[in-house]
Amino acid sequence: MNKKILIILIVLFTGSAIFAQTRIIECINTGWTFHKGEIPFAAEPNIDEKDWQKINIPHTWNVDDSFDKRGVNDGWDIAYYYYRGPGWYRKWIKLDEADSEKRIHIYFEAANVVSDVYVNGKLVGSHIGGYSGFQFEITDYVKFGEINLISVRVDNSYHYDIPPQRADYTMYGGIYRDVFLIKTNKIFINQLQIQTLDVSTKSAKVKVLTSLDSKSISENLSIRFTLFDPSGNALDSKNQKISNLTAKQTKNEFDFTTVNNPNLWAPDDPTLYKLKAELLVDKETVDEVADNFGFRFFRFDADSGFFLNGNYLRLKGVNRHQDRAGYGWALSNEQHTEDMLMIKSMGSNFVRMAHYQQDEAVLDACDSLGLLVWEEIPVVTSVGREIFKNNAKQMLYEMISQHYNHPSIIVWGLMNETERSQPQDDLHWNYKLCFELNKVAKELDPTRYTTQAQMRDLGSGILKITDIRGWNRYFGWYYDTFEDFGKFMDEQKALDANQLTLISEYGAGSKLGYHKEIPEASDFTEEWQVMYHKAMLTQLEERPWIAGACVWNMFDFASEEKQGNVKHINQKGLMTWDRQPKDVFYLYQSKWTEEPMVYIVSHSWTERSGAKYEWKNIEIFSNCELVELFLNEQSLGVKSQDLTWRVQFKEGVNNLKAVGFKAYQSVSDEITINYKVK
Ligand code: GCB
Repeated sequence: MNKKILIILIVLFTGSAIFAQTRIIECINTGWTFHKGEIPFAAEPNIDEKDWQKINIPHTWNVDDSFDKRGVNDGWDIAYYYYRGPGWYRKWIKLDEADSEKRIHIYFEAANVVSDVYVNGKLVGSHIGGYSGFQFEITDYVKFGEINLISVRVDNSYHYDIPPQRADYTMYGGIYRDVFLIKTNKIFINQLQIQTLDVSTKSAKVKVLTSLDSKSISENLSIRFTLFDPSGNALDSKNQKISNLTAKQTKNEFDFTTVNNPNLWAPDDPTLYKLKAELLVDKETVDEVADNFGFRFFRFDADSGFFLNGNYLRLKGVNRHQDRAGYGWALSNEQHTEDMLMIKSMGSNFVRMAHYQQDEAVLDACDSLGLLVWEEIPVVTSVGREIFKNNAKQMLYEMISQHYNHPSIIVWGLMNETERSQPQDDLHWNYKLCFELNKVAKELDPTRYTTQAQMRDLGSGILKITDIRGWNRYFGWYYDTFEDFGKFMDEQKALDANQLTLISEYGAGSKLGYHKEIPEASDFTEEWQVMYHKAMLTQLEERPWIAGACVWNMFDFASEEKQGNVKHINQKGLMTWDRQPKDVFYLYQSKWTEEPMVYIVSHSWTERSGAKYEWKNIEIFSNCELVELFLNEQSLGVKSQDLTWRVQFKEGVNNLKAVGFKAYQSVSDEITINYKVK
């Protein structure tokens, strides 16, 4: 749920008198009907809905598609084998006579890809793009004191002019994020942007940008800003006069206040402040919005990486796609938050929201858990021409204006792997697009860095446009050897010593429970995946000028074209599609967390076989100072490094127990191995 909305709902349910006069926000996720495909007169009130499916939002129509019509990988064609086309949604809403004093709006957190919104059969507006929020005023379309019909046509068809044209992930169709009905007064606050300037450990300035939306000329207008500290105490409050409102939309900038000795926001102490804005006409409050924000300062350095609040911080990152087994993209806010908690629990401090703007709940979780964020727009794989460019710019505008206040965000991403072996003309458009997007990002938000993720440099100069270069490289998975990663990165550094560098993607696939004693290259065993990540972690550590890296991917995700040993799934997750950790998850946890942990490799390989008395290697992932391994209650010795033991299992049931010791604490892990003598 949108944070501003949540805050206002809390005010409503705690019974504030002010609220009744300001805005009312109602989540209208329940009680919709749905029809997959085109249907005549679907927006008209007088049609028979009895064959329509009863659904609640979040919803997608692709959860049950099998993707299986095509047996082999056809590569990058534009023929999709899951349903990509229109779907219709309808919902009836009662508006009271008393609401006629209000302005009525409908807000969609996202619907993929193109949405046409109708009220009582009339088209109110359309929105292009599957990942940003959009709002329409419907006051002139509704009847007060009556039941009104909202109908929405959503279409996830391929479209050359709409990013992304093609990408390695399933583009679920539908209204897959929350929907709200918002009732405001004739004048209301449209936007609240909180800027933190000149932030240091000693002080920080708060500047506020607001935009007001008014139906009529208003006099005696003012905005009261109140700043709350992390414990909820009001720190400062000021009334700012607004010169008489003459236009429908009025933007204002206010130098609000200076905070001394601010509590800085950081991954291990994600302190949030709150700013409330009340709009007053003749001293009467007519609207109220509030948002969280944080004080922090950061910089990237070409030689020594990333610094947050003056301190070096290695960016330990993962990428995140927004789908889950059984749900597609239609996740609840709790599920989004759960994902961020899993990322945090692995010790990560950085998330790349690939390849698109994500749910408000995701960003809220990153703010409050202390996860730094790279967020991007869905320009993936290929680019179009003028109309495509304008759509991409609009998406960038929406992402930055909707997510500006989140302190977790440090980098805006503009494109992913668009520098391919295209014809010259495409490269030219690619360059032009990147250049213009970068300009838009800098105008809207000069406080954050811009970046792009590319797999190669074809010499077009595109990599020099953004502040940071992000590299997507899969050495030892798709091509070459693990060690070629380091060589490639050193070559890049030698070509341009001043580049700011992030690794936007690296990864290897596996299937949970698929194991081999002697793995082979890219065989989808958990062993090969672990070997790959160990090699990458070492090479990354050796290069402090790489500010950080993001594993591709935190979770397995649906991708129609992928054909590993789990069909239609991109298996590079550290966790499965239904969020079960693979061995490699614990490898990262042992490297990235402080809290003592110990994990016996592997919990998903407990049915084992071999010759009688055959020696097997058992590895432990742990961040402890000492680890002791027991087989059937017999100690096999204590180790402080190279945590691999040679073990001989007896036929039948064997108990393995590992105990780790760290700073006077001990932790343990246990598994049962069923051993068959061959
Ligand atoms: C990439 C893409 C990403 C793919 C990934 C892969 O470079 O940016 O969308 O899913 O490779 O797994 O091949």
